[in-house]
Amino acid sequence: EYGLERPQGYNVSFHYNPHVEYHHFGSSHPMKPWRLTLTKQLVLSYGLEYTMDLYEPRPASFNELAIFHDREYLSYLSEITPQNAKPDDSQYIAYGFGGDSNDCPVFDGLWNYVSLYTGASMSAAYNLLNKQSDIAINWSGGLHHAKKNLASGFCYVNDIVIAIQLLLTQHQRVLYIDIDVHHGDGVEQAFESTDRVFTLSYHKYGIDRHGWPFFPGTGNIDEMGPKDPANRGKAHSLNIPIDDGIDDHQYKWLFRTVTSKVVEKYNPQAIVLQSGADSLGGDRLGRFNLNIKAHGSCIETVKSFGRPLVLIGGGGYTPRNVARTWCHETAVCVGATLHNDLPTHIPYLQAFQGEENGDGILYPDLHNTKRHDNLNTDPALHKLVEKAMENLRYMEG
Ligand code: VJV
Ligand code: CA
Ligand code: ZN
Repeated sequence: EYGLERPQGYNVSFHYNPHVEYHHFGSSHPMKPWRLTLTKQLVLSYGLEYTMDLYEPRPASFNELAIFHDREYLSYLSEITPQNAKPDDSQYIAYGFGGDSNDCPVFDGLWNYVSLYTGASMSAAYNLLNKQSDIAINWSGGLHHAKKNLASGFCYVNDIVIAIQLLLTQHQRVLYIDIDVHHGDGVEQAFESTDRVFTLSYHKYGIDRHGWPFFPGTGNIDEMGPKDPANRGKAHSLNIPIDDGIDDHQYKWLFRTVTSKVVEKYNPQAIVLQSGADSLGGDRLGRFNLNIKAHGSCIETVKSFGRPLVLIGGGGYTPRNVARTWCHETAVCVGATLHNDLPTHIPYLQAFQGEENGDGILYPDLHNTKRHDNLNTDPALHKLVEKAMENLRYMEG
């Protein structure tokens, strides 16, 4: 009835605790957990819940978060509230809550929020370990900037690092891929001293006309992990710095060329893919010009490698397009094709109505929002790929 066809027999699971939706970073903060409400409504309205196993995971415990994070940091995080926070306190500043940007505000239910999204990533990882799923999805996770004792860039707990740690109990080599428009610095740093995790991030990199680096300011092509040959993590990171305005054709080619080579060389036993939707055209914080299907083609490419896959969310600051993208990518996982006309019985339909290019449809032309000129030339991208291939030669086979 909704154009659902499933030619490929992949077992897909969807890990989601709806309580995560009710948390607010603050009224004008770009990170809006209710984008997950929209995502879930779209997924349900296309009937995709009948094509997957649905899980409502319990929140992660303190001890589970301590798989990666320092206990002192977690104690502070579990106790802080908007009422008892002291912005001049040395711990408040040291743990990343200070600063004038207010990237990581202290809000009501913060501890519950981090436990919920991390519980869902853990649940997804366990499903791969139990062989219950070939692909396990958690759109509420993907908070890739959090460090073991530091909140950074809207991220307080690094659910990705914890999920990878679980996968490492059974898998010798895990590949982490990150298509969020920001550099996946927290995951890269967490595994910089091991050869059992390879991290690959595609992101905007550069300095704007006011002299500010694009957040977090790391991830140039020559940052490939420790260069010391004694370090087991030598050359086990690959960063692909991209300039403003990259288009569908360029990004698809870049992603497929580089990622295939990494998979061929590293031969991972499991893959974790962070699918941040802030790399879409028209994103409030992003700089790229991608359409939903180009973003989704990265998921198709990764799926085609046929390895156990954890697929997680991340950034994404234009909520209706985040929901469209993650609904499309859920369909890609189960092998379904979706109608462009949105089902008319969805709650929140008005969120997808009245747009110039996207009125009532799943696949608006986001490239047409033309907010960023394309500064990426084809020759520059070819040079970038050449350098990436050179970097890969430093990795011991
Ligand atoms: O760029 C920054 C840090 C500063 C911002 C500028 N001030 C003046 C200095 C500090 C350097 N932070 C970024 C963080 C982006 C995090 C992305 C997270 C993810 O997608 O990778 C994964 C989930 C940044 N960009 C934009 C903002 N912060 C921003 C933060 C706000 C805001 C508007 C923009 C916080 C609160 C409010 N508005 C109300
Ligand atoms: Ca990235
Ligand atoms: Zn991001």
